[in-house]
Amino acid sequence: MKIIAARVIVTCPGRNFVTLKIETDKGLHGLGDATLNGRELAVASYLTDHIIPCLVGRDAHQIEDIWQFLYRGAYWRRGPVTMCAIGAVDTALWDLKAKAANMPLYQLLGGRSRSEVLVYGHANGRDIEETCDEVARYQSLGYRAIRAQSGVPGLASTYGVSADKMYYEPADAALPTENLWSTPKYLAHTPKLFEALRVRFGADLALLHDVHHRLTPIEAARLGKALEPYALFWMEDATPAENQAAFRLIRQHTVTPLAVGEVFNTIWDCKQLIEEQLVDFIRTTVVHAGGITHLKRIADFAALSQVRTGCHGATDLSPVCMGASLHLATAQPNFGIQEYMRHTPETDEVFPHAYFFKDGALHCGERIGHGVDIDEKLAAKYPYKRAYLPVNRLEDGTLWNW
Ligand code: EZ4
Ligand code: CO
Repeated sequence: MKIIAARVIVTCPGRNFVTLKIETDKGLHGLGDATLNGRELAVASYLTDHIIPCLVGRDAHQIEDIWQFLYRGAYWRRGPVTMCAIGAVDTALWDLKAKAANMPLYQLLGGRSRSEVLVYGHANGRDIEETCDEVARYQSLGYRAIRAQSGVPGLASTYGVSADKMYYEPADAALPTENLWSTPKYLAHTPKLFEALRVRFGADLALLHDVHHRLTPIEAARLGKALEPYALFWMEDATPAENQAAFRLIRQHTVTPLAVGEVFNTIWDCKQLIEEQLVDFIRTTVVHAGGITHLKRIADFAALSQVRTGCHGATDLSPVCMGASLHLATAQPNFGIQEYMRHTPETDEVFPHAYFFKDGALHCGERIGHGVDIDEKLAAKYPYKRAYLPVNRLEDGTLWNW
């Protein structure tokens, strides 16, 4: 099956998405997500200017060889732009192989290991009461696992809290919005949120929380300890993880389960975290970590340390990424949970897909390939719109982690 053409489709049905479409001489096409939030056009150029010329004429079945060619062959290894581009190619090739085999992708990844893919939704509110009400609403929608984020008294805004509750979209402006952050205010408030949630919802509901890289290791250790009575499913991105050894300190102090890795792009970013069992869930995704091939390599390596997957699934990961992720989750023995922030109806229309939500879980569906397509005519009606994630400053002006 020869690759005869490939092109990049950029569309903004409410938010920007970059999609790679690969066409073959068998009349089949494959799709891969290449969206890097806030840096979209860098990946589009990497694909169009540097990768596509190398793809045309190759055998689309040689997924591993093409992966190695793009990774080793670039000389410059790793990094989010490179790995997103490689991820898009890899996802499109797996889509093609499964279509050529006339099978849903999960069959090629080892077949079905579970009947459904447990997801968690995002509840958020301006204060504790509003957040509790949102958690109740998510429960009524069928969710069995819910992430809770609340506004912090004394802070005008914070990560994870939005006016439009169903569609939180942090990349909200043509230039980065500046937010103010106070760790003491956050640390004083957050245990109260989870105390209130346990009082109202009891012990059974799976509750998650995203710290979004804002604490130092010792502060993260303190929060993890303070949250222990409320038995979280996980505490996410407690501290930045460029220094993987930082998690040793958190681990020494708390049994609150830890999740990390949505910004990672290769197995090297999590090697020590996994080997030393410093985390419980690895959040790396199909799009940002080199596609199905590399994410499966990370997940299999994680299984050795009883680390489970908990893939990132925010709105900036396109339906193409979600479809691919759900097929891997259906087959992977050490799947843990999948994040699920619904896309807007406009996005769902541009990307018709076989996956569906039922009773707090997603199902990848039985369509051949990864089951996600793109309506190019419709996509063309939504031109690219520059958008950035916010930045964070401490109250004295110091630039901090957003
Ligand atoms: O901030 O996807 O767990 N989810 C998250 C997301 C990320 C965005 C960044 O592009 O942390 O909301
Ligand atoms: Co996160």
